[in-house]
Order: sequence, then structure tokens, then C-alpha cells
Amino acid sequence: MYDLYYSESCPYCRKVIKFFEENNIEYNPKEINNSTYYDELLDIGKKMQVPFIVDQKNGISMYESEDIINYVKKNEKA
Ligand SMILES: N[C@@H](CCC(=O)N[C@@H](CS)C(=O)NCC(=O)O)C(=O)O
Repeated sequence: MYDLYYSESCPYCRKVIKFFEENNIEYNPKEINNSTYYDELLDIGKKMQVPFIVDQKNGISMYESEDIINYVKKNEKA
């Protein structure tokens, strides 16, 4: 399961969400207007940028929508 930090207004986030939904990949949405999630994002990632994922199972976290999509594609095939 992936934690996805995102904001409603962010087109890069929408692209990642569309990818998750079209491929029926389970994720835990964390909208950063929620200050708890905003703080988590800064704590883990160290910068204010979305989208950002955390793959707790593999100890991986990542920014950049294209990198996220490519990582999840590979990970789901493995
Ligand atoms: N190249 C990045 C761009 C991500 C990006 O620009 N995100 C914006 C929101 S749409 C952001 O978080 N900007 C930082 C800020 O607003 O402080 C990607 O593809 O994920």
C-alpha cells in the first residue's frame, strides 16, 4: 500500500491518482490541506512538493509524478 500525499489543485497529482485508479492500485490518500499530512510530508520528504509517495513495505519514498508512476508500475509487476 502506498501513501500518496497530494493536493486537490495539483495537475501532477491528478495524473498519479488517475494512474492508481485506472490500474486498480490501492493507495492511502493524504490531502495536504490536512495539517497532519502536510507536516508528515515535510518530515519525511523534507520539501513542500506534491505528489509524493511513501511505500512503507519497501522503505521507499519519492517525489516526481513520472518517477512515481514508473516506480509503481515496476513494483506491481515484481
Ligand atoms: N515535476 C513535478 C512537479 C510537481 C509540482 O510542481 N507540484 C506543485 C503542485 S502542482 C508543488 O508541489 N509545488 C511546490 C509548492 O507549491 O510549494 C512532478 O511531475 O511531480
